Amino acid sequence: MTAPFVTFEGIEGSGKTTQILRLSGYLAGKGISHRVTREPGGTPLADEIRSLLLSQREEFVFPETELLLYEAARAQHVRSVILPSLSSGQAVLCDRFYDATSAYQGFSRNIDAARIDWLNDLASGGVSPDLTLLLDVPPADGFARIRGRGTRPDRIESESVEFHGKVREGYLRLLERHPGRIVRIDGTLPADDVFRRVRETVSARLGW
Ligand code: Z5A
Repeated sequence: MTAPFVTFEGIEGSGKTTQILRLSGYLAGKGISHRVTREPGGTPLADEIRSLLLSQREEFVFPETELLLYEAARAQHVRSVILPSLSSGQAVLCDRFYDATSAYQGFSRNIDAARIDWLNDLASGGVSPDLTLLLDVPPADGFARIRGRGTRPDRIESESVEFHGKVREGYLRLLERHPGRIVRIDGTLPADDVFRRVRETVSARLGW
């Protein structure tokens, strides 16, 4: 039996990083062995692909190119980090996984869902999250939080509010498609309240 695989999803600024770090601290306090990672990234090669994907560039990046780069990073990450951790009994908390590809490259960039499913399956080697926490916030709220950080927006953050609105819609459609795996949490609540719901959910679903 492998350890639990938990993913966090949501539009930018939805609070994934904040909540994943809180959950990690909570699990550490309970002595539960786990590892925190993110996509795209998690290995040196996948981190290089991340830089390619997120950096601003003059050359137009075609949706198919973007899709294949995300999947390439995932194939490397799953095989060198996620699978070995899960098989050794270490739980994995991952900031984004293949639902992000369905929401961003599928719903927002309009690439056919069946092709995305096929590529997600290939890249993930059949590994599927046991639980996905969807932190749901309207794009305007996510944008306001990101602006508050005062950093220069990356290539995907620079997309329009409409683009991010479609991403959110995509996530809500995925929730309908996978009601047993994906749990929606209202990400507009104060961070303490969001974390209380995260804790209640992992306790009910995974016994943590
Ligand atoms: N992408 C893709 O297109 N396809 C794929 O297959 C994958 C990814 C895997 C990765 O960027 C980009 O790649 C991402 C999707 C795309 N692009 N976008 N947009 P990333 O990893 O750098 O960015 P991100 O995943 O969007 O994360 P983020 O912008 O850092 O947001 P976050 O992690 O969800 O939020 P946070 O850092 O926890 O919080 C943001 C701010 O809000 C921060 O100042 C917090 O203190 C504050 N915050 C957090 N929670 C709250 C609450 N509850 N209330 C008020 N303020 C809060």
